[in-house]
Amino acid sequence: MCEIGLVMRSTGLWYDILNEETGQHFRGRLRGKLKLKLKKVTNPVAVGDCVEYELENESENTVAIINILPRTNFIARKAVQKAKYRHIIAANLDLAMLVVTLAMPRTSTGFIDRFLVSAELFDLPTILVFNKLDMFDEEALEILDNYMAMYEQIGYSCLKISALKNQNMEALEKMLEGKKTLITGHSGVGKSTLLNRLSPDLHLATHEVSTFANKGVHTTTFAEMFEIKPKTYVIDTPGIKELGLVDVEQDELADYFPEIREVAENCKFYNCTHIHEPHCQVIEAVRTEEIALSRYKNYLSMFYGEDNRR
Ligand SMILES: Nc1nc2c(ncn2[C@@H]2O[C@H](COP(=O)(O)OP(=O)(O)OP(=O)(O)O)[C@@H](O)[C@H]2O)c(=O)[nH]1
Ligand SMILES: [Mg+2]
Ligand SMILES: [Zn+2]
Repeated sequence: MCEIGLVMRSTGLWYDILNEETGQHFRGRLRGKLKLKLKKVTNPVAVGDCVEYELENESENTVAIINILPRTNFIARKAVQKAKYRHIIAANLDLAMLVVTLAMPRTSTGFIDRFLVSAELFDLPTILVFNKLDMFDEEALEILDNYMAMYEQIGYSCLKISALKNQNMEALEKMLEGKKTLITGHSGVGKSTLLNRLSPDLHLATHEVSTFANKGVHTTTFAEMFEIKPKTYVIDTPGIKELGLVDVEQDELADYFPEIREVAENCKFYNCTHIHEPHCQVIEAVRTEEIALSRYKNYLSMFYGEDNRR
């Protein structure tokens, strides 16, 4: 008989599968015929997928995945080695949470905006979590509040927290309740610290900022989903640097900046790139500071294909 399970983790050929109704965990692999149907992706099954499975070996708790249920959404990046392939990071997400820090390490707005473009592209609601609040003096707090105001104004919820000192963590917990949330951000921003705080049983390893010698190296670890409370899941994603690399055509890029999209309707030319055209409402809005200069600059650098992933 076939049952439905949730993919919690992938380790290459094998997948960890949770039957949400019974709470049972299994190890599953794809049945041969299924593999052939799935093209141009490096991983046919992703964390967050709902799959139909059949018990294979009861004593070893192994199952065969016989079908993947349609996804409500997914988020993908380019495959590392095969240019025309995509790697699906996770599927069926309710929310993405980008954890950022203004220092130790600093997350640039270039990286934030690139992630937000990806999230818009995949139709994924996103919240920005500014961590390490305990390290801020008054001056830094003011800068932080300005950043938050900038992103809130264009529709992204923001939260400032300290995972280490347990500040504002209840508010964060509320935002995640009953959802499947992708947690992402640069190495060292405190994702594991935060997850341990939400669910002390996880015991995730954390490490000192000074030991991140390999910031630029692709990590081969896999995304993993945790149930932090009944029906509340978070997905921890290592190696997220590549996530910024989405293929957005130049002429579509403005669509993924909500505030640019909004005023661009009134540009004189329907194919306005908002760079040099006369009577461009976007340029005008940047001039009057209705559109933040840093957002516009990041639009330009993405338009010209510059690498601002850091
Ligand atoms: N001061 C301060 N330090 C923090 C906070 N949260 C995390 N840290 C520290 O930042 C360092 C990195 O934290 P991790 O939780 O390992 O970071 P991570 O995002 O999981 O990093 P990767 O697993 O490499 O992606 C550790 O030394 C943490 O103790 C915070 O709120 N305040
Ligand atoms: Mg970590
Ligand atoms: Zn324009």
